Parts: sequence; C-alpha cells; structure tokens
Amino acid sequence: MKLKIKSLSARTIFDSRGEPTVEITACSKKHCASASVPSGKSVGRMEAAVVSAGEAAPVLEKVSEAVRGHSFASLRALDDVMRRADGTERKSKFGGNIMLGVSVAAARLMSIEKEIPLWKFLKNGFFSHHTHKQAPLIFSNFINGGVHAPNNLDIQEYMVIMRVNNSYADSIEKLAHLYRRVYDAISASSGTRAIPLGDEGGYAANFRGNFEPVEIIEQCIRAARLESVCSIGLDAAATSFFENGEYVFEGERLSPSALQNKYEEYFKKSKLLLSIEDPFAENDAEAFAGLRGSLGLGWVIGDDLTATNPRLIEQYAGINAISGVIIKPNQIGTVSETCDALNAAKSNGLDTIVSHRSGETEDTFIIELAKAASADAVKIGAPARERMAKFNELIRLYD
Ligand code: 2PG
Ligand code: MG
Repeated sequence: MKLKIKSLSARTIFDSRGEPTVEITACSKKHCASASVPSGKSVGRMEAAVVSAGEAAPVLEKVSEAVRGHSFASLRALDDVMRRADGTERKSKFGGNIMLGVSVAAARLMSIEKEIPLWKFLKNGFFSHHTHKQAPLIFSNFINGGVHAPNNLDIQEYMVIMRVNNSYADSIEKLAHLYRRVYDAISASSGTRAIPLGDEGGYAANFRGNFEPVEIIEQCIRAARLESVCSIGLDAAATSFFENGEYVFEGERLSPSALQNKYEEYFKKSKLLLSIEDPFAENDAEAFAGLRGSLGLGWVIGDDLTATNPRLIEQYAGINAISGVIIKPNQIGTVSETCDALNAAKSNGLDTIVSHRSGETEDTFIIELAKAASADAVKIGAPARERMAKFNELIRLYD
C-alpha cells in the first residue's frame, strides 16, 4: 500500500509556554492526520533549524511541491524526498519543525491506512529486529532551574526516575503523590506556600545550592518508602553555564575537572542519584568521557551533545563519552532519522531516553515511538497539567 499525499496544511497553535508553534495536517484521498511540534529553550547548536509559525504556510507550500505526485511506499521514502528537496545540513530551508510535522502526520496517515496502531507501524518499519519488550522508566521533572526557571539553581532539571513494576496507572499515582510530598517539603523549608513552577512543571523555588534539591527529593522518596522503584536523575544542561572554557556554578568559575569533582561528590552523597544528562557543554566531549570513566554505574547522558543525530551518537559512543542518549524527534527533524538515531544508540549499547521539549503540545507521538523502539525510558516532565497527556498515553499503550 502506497501513500499519496493530496494536501498539506499548517496552522499556528500555542505550546505550554504560550509560544506559537505549528500543527501540520496531511490528507490522503481518504483520511487526514495531524501532528504538532514542540520547541526547546536549551537548544543545541547541532539541532535542526526552526521555521517560525508565521512563516510555516509559504514554507509548507514548497514542501508540498516536493512531495506532490509521489506515491510513497514507506515513511523513509517521504522523509528522503523532503531531505533532498531541502538540501541543507541542518534543514534550514524547510525547518526541522515543519519537516517533522509532515513526517509524523504522514506516519499517522500510513498507520490509519494500514489499520494498525501507530507504534506498531513504527515498529514494523524501523525496529522489527528488536524482539525485546519493556516498560520504559519514567523520567519526571520535580524541580527546575537553569534557563527553565526564574531561580538560583544552575542545574536545569531534577527528576524522579520511576520503574514500573505493575501498571503505569499505579506508578503514576505514586509519582503524583511524591510530587505533592516534595511540594510540602519545599514549602515547609522555605516558609511559603507560593512556590513558582518552571517550564516543565518542576518547583522553581530558590535553594541553598545545587545539591539541596537532590537531598529533598531523596528524603521524600525514602519517606514514601519508594526507594526500591525510584531513583534520581539530573539534567545539568551545562552549555547554559559554560563561559570561555569554564563553568559558572554557584557563583564560582570551575574548570571541567573541578566540575567533575562536584558531580562525583553528588553521586557519593546521594545513594539514589542514578543519572546525569549534559553534565558538560556540547563542545566539551572529553569532559563527558572523564566523568563516564569515573562514575561506574551512573548514567552519563548526551542531549545537546548528540542532538538525536546518528553520526554524533556513533562518534561519542566510540570515545566512551556517554552511556545513554536523549532522543528528541525535533532535534533531527524527521521520523526516519529519529529511528536511525535510536538504532545507532542501541547498536552501540547506549540507553535510550525518548524525550519531550520544555515547550510542549499535547501530541503524544513520543510515547508511541518509545513503545515501537522498546526505549529504556521516557522523559516527560512533571506529573501535572499539560504534561499529563503523555502520562495518560503511557497508561493507554501499556496497561
Ligand atoms: C532538555 C529539554 C527537555 P529543552 O534540555 O533536555 O527537558 O529542554 O526542550 O528546553 O531543550
Ligand atoms: Mg537536556
């Protein structure tokens, strides 16, 4: 069965930060399907270019010209036609966001026409050789800092990592209770019930230093007796505090090795700390490799460093800079390249974490993708407000 796209259209919608983004609708003769694209704030320099929502219509017209008249036997065939017509390294002509919207909408259309669920369509097309099935861990943002929050934390994200033993519904309920317990703890120590929130719904109070949030979350996990299923993950997003070869951390200027010592201390002090994402800047891969060598079992995750790019994932896996990768479809700009990135990570023995962006929509494509690829984890923000769409999709697909 081949897909012929009859029409493509774009409209402006607004993400969770109130910023304009695009929703793309693709129609065949019989069906239509839509996809909306999130946006990031801590954006890596290797990420695909973004076309503003205001320019989407004329750009999409050019994409339509490129795909018109073709019958696509696979999603990759469509993505390849768009890539060739764009012809740039970082998709600066069509924009990774516009191309991803078309690619996801087309994936949905193809799955509708084949009458199979989207995750199964993706699995058949890109991951049929993986037989291993698993319930992904949930990385859930509890405390926000860095560019995602108006507070004094340099580290961007403090997450609870939840292992799901029974059902997602059961685990998500525990996670939501824990999120409220952390609120009570912050409120008690700061003496106010008015706690600001960061972009992903994590609490964004001021703290005594970058380690205090780890201590608070650890105490709450222990008080709730969840230490057998919960651990802690950080996203330092360190490019945001990298200046002239040094890291500005708690007001001090630190060399990469001084920052590595801090992180090692954190992992020693907290028994529940399991993972750290982007501990160093995106052009400081050597420092990643140093930490990876010293942490042993701790996960060192690439995000800005690897930008969901199969070539970069191979490169940094090759020098042992990372043990896992963040996978964000809009960093690379098409579904088939995102799947290539997942496969590159898997064949290099890296853990895979399929992730949202800080400016999110209610689109749940990433959960279908995680299921198709049997990803190790999904990173989806706080268990509250607009982020619940992803949590609820986990329940729908797994329970
Ligand atoms: C990150 C993401 C999502 P942003 O750094 O991992 O948490 O943030 O979307 O702003 O890049
Ligand atoms: Mg990150």
